[in-house]
Amino acid sequence: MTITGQKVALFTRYQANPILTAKGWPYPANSVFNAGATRLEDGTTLLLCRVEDLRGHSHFCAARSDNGIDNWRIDAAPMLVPEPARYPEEIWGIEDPRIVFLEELERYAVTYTAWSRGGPGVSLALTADFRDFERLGMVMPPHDKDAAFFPRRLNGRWAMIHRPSTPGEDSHIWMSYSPDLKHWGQHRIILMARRGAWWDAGKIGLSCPLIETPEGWLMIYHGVKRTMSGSLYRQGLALLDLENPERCLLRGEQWVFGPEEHYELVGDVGGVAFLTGYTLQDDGDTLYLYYGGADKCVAVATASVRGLVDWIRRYGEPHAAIDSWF
Ligand code: BMA
Repeated sequence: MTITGQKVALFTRYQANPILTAKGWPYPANSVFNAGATRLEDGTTLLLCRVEDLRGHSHFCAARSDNGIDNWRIDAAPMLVPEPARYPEEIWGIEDPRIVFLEELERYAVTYTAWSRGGPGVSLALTADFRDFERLGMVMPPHDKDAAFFPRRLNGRWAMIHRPSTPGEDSHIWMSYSPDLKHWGQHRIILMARRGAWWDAGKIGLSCPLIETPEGWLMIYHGVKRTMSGSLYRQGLALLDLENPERCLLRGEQWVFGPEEHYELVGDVGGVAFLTGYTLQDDGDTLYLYYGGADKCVAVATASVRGLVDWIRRYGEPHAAIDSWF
């Protein structure tokens, strides 16, 4: 066991957080949170925000900023709304988008939770311009969430990370493959929830899409600690093999980012820092990490790719068979 002796200053919160709230929204909304993020060709940061309306159903609305931090320009109307007439699985809304650019297709893959009568599943939409979307419908049936693509094919197949769950059972992170984006198979567990008192016992899920580094795919994932007064959603780190990301090389024991500030502790669901998007800045190292605070607002923190990789290499444990975790 390695205790780092610090609550690690790996992530630095923007001092004027939160950056987006329902109060500043151009139309009535209950909450704005869990945003997918990308940088467009001209460098603009686009956040695809989950907006929960006053019925409790969510849709997506875009906010854009030149520097990814402030002066957000929010679309006057939603960008993607549930269409239950064509996609019955969206009957109770769409949530938590993750965005990955697929170079081969010159399209962004937006994976999101579609809340169907049978529970939440993973749906996929493709877009080149965040105006027109090609909706491929539900690609992973319920219960499944927290999905994002790899940016290119692996050994000829598209690959997606996701988190199936069975109520009452532990929920782990899986990987699946597809020849055509529609048919998915070869499902494998790649990271398991720990058990007992661990911060990531019982339920884990991908946070933002994977970050490619020379040392491997850096994964930020969330762990859920159930307590007598609710669940705490925190983030930890793992490093996956570059060639074969089914192989987890290293996994941190301690969480590195969790709810501490008022806007993370108090909201519709207090104690939640839920990270869903990142952008890489021009220096090739600085990450802007976008996360939902207490299921109420969008906040941003910065981190260094080098810093995160150094931390996991120093403090991460080889993933293979560590009995004390389970
Ligand atoms: C998860 C997701 C997130 C949410 C989090 C905390 O299961 O549904 O949308 O932010 O719970 O409530």
